[in-house]
Amino acid sequence: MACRICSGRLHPFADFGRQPLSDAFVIPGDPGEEFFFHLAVGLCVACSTVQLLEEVPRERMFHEGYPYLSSGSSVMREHFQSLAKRLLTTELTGPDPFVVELGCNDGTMLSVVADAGVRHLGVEPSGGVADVAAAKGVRVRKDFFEAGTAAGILAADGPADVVYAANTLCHIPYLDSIMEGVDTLLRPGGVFVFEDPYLGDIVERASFDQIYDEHFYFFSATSVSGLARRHGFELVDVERLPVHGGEVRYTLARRGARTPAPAVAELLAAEEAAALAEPATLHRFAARVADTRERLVTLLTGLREQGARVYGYGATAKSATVLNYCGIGPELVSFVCDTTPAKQGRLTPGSHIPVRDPEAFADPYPDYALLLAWNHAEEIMAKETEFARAGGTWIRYVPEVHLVRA
Ligand code: DWN
Ligand code: SAH
Ligand code: ZN
Repeated sequence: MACRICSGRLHPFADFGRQPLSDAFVIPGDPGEEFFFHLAVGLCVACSTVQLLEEVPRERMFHEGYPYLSSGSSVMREHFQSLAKRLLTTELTGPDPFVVELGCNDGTMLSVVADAGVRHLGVEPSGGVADVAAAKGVRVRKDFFEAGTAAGILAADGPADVVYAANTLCHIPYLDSIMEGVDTLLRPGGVFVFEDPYLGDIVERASFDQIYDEHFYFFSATSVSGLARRHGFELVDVERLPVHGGEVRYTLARRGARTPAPAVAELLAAEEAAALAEPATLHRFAARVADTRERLVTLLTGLREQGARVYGYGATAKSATVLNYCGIGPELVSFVCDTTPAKQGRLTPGSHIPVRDPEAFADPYPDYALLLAWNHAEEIMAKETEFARAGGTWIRYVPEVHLVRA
């Protein structure tokens, strides 16, 4: 097996077996067959990038019916609003600035830029969510971003001051084409800013459900600085973010164009000290994951034997991995509630647990709730205080299986 970036040797370290597409919610009674693939991860011993061993064709994941909406969390809405404001006051200050967002989804970030009257373009292949962005006044191109798309944008709109991507770069196996596209599109002094789940947090918290079809890469400062270098860029800033269970926002500029912030060398040194890109570290991670499965299945089976009622909270893409890897189905978790209209009335992929709207959660409250959207724990627990008051208990499995009572 060869690295998708540098063709180096891949060292496999965790295997989740046969898995469905994480966002392919099943229509009850639909005879159509579900698509499965082999979910396993490896470390490239040459460039230190952690990646999936099997690639799912992009059109199977990102299409008209892609259900995820960035605006589904108030914390994420605020997060993108403050990022947009920061870009507007720091990078987008020239005479006629232009920002391009890859994977703009429903326009949560770009609608702030549009409202400020600043030139922008979202590149978003998933047609349904792109339409939601367009309805907010965001200019969207329904397309996959790659080298060819970038050339077309440059010809039509001229160079960009900023190319931005949140939770999108890690979804794209073909990074050579992306970096070539960014190089084409970015003006000489421009920046490429992207944020994705951080390998350091995934390993530290054993948050193995960050691993699923859409998440192809698990970046670190070490791997991103190498990627930048190979394409004539330089990693000039890093910022740790609390969202989605721990992320890093990377800023890339053309080599020599900007002085790297001290945070870059600090994070590189911390990764080295933690032996983050060492097979032994990743094997320890895999052992913790197996332990979590064991404990979670034991807990849920015990609760079923006691006759306790257990619901799931948040039909996340991530939860496809935990539910299918642990073999959790409707006999252990009766349904999962979720605010996303396109997921409600469907079944979770592979595990076939019904998805219902959040009102069902309180009607009546269960004894236990499995917090599948654990990355939004603060927001959810703050809004579900009644559940705790009614005597309900949260089940969490990151960083390890534990119960949370109010
Ligand atoms: O990387 C990705 C991230 C950004 O979004 C994509 N590959 C797909 C998706 O991953 P996810 O589905 O694991 O993301 P979230 O943000 O953890 O999903 C939260 C889910 O929970 C959504 O379906 C909305 C739902 N939700 C809810 O029902 N009540 C969320 C909140 C905050 C709530 O209060
Ligand atoms: N940026 C949003 C959405 C993340 S979900 C947020 O952080 O909440 C990942 C998004 O990337 C999806 O909307 C998907 O359609 C989009 N995507 C996948 N491949 C892409 C590509 N090659 N170019 C642009 N967007 C892509
Ligand atoms: Zn490599």
